Amino acid sequence: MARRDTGTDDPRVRVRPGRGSRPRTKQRPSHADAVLGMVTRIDRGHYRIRLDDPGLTESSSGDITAMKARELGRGKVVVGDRVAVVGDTSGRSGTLARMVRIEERTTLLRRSAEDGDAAGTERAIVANARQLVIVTAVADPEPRPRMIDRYLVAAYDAGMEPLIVLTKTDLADAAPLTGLYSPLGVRCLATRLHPGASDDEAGPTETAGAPEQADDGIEAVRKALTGTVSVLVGHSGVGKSTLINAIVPGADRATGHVNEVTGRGRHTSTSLQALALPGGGWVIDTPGVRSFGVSHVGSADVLRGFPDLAAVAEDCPRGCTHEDGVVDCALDEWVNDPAAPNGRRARVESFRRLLAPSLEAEDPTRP
Ligand SMILES: Nc1nc2c(ncn2[C@@H]2O[C@H](COP(=O)(O)OP(=O)(O)OP(=O)(O)O)[C@@H](O)[C@H]2O)c(=O)[nH]1
Ligand SMILES: [Mg+2]
Ligand SMILES: [Zn+2]
Repeated sequence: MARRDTGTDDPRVRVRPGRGSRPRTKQRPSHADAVLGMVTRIDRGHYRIRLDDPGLTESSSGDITAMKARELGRGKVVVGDRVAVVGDTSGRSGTLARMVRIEERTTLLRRSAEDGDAAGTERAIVANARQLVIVTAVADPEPRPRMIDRYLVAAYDAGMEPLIVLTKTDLADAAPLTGLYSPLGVRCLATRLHPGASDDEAGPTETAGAPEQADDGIEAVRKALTGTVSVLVGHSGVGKSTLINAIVPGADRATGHVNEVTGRGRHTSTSLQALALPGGGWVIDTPGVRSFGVSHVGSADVLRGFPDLAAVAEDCPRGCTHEDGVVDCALDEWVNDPAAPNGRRARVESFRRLLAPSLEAEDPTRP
């Protein structure tokens, strides 16, 4: 940091005492009086934090606002981080507490930048979430399986459990997508919310797109989210905020229409926000993104997401990339075993599809 101008040449005048002369208080290093909470939102350097013990605040929610203490340095704090705060933790409007410590993270969702100056650098997005909910509309906007694949890779890398939620099944059939992901063993849930239903006197009607689904699917999603910490991710306009509004009373997240010409959402949600679930647990709404880079995830990390295939791959030649067509890959032998049960081929094909972006990042010269 640049030395501050003290407005005088007199060397005895200092704005702040230097390290050597700063009085040492016992409290500074240990912060015995610090209280713990979770970061629920970040807004231009102000961190919204829900304290574990709401009784410590004067607000009924237990929410306070804090800033990073200088001693935290450049360490990045993300939504979901568990932090220790000191100072004014009353939560009264206009007060700012000081965040002095980030607790060790159990998981960390990251993405890598794909273009521009930052290409290849990775960014932390959410800490301590256990479930990555990949929200995809079956139509409007059109689903892009490549994106789902990348999210799955990010989930395996972060140590998070993936869950696919297929929305807008009132508009099209979910079966082609559920079929694509069943070999991976990823759980898929389908929802159909009728955003205009309250204005519609006839009420919800059965459509030809999803005759097999009797309800709107929201109960199953609620069950999957309750009691754990989940992050909802996906393109803009797939219905992430609509889902959260259906599950968290009073969430009141803004939702936006999908552009009829471009088929794209309007990027309605602009910041991450963690919301407490009525039955316990947290759900984190995120802004829709156009792409999700996973070049920071190595192919070995992807393989770790497939314990059954990792065991087979132990018999591969050293340095095997496990791609389709490489010589002596043990996965091929495993698939071609005449006694093999059904489904092995589809699983290996799915694994190889997920491997592609990592292999590309590891060797950009490959054909
Ligand atoms: N037909 C239909 N429309 C839906 C459904 N769920 C959500 N929508 C509509 O899809 C549009 C986008 O929903 P949002 O919840 O704003 O989408 P989002 O994923 O939060 O978008 P961003 O915040 O931009 O990332 C809104 O017009 C919703 O009413 C559904 O199940 N069926
Ligand atoms: Mg949204
Ligand atoms: Zn191999």
